[in-house]
Amino acid sequence: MASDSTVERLRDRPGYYSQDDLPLDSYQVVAPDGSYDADAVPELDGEGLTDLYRWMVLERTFDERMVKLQRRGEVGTYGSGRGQEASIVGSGYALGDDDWLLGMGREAAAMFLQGLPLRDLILFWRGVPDAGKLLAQHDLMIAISIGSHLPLVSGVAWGMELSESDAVAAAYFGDGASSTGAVHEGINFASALDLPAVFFCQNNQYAISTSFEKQTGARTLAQRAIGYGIEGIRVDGNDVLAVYDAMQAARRLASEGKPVLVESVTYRRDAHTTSDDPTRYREEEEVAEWEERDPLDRYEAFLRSEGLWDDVDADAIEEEVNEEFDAALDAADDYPEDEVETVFEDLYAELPPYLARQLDEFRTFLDEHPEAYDHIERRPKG
Ligand SMILES: Cc1ncc(C[n+]2csc(CCOP(=O)(O)OP(=O)(O)O)c2C)c(N)n1
Repeated sequence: MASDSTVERLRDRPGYYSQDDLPLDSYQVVAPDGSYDADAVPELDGEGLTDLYRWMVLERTFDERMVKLQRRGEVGTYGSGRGQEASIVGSGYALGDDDWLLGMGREAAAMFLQGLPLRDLILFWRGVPDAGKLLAQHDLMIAISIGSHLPLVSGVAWGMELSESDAVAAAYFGDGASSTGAVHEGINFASALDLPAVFFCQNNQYAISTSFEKQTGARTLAQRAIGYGIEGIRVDGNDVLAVYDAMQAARRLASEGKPVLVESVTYRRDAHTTSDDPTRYREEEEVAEWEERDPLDRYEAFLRSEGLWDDVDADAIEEEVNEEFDAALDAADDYPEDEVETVFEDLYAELPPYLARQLDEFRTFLDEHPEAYDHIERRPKG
């Protein structure tokens, strides 16, 4: 049996890899107290800098309004990005028009930045089957089966490489998804083939009720990049400028055939989805602690220091994004309702006999019980 001294002897020898050697630091531009190193500020003009603020307000407003809609029974469920605004917007802002974003649902504003109309995301969360097709028109996708999209992202990136495109494929996923086999396969594939792929992991500290500490023995997710043989960046996900900078760098490296894993360290302040009760698995003190690190407050402090806050009319922005949401909701309400047959469509060109039989049975049931389908009424907007 090897003794402790064997371990000691090996520890300092070449070939021994220790967790203790890995850094835990994150890349940061603006500290939680609003202070920053002026040399580290990414190259964005005043308009770009204030634009980032507006997008974060849009993310926050969309989240708030969607949660309210769910409470009124107008949306089935919703996964809010509250607390993650800097992570979502900073990363989305760095992507180009030709890039592809394949996500998991908690990155609304990044999808809007890619051109997705707000209406279509409302339709998605309403469970309107067409929403999947609408998202696909923008090269977007939401992988409900967590992590399942990473091999697909590498496939898209491979296609980009073969067609000599300058674009990159970006995967958005969570710390929970990082434990799935598909994530390993996707990243390894991109590494082996030097593909233009960026793997953007929002480590928001929880996968529903499973905390990051219970998720993995790894102290960071960024460190896994080394194992895959790709570049890794660990970034403060509540610092929009740092995330933007990190994603810009990741995009650049990926477009040169160097895939990157970005771990954006942030916190989900709302429930996992509207069906979850987070008070059952986390302490109020912890939530309060992260509230102190609010991404919008921090960025406001930065804009004030830069003398740019005077150009920001916060009330007008709030009114504007709420109006944008109202218009999107009206458009979603006007979207033609699906026929009940829709659930049987799209999987097969021709319905197999067992599904054709079920469809017949379903039609007969609805003829006999019209109340089963007609009880849903549109409620007033809120
Ligand atoms: C393959 C698979 N397993 C389980 C689930 C159920 N599920 C939905 S979301 C979720 C947690 C996701 O956590 P994370 O990846 O950290 O993303 P977050 O929701 O925190 O943004 C789980 C386990 C699922 N959707 N897919």
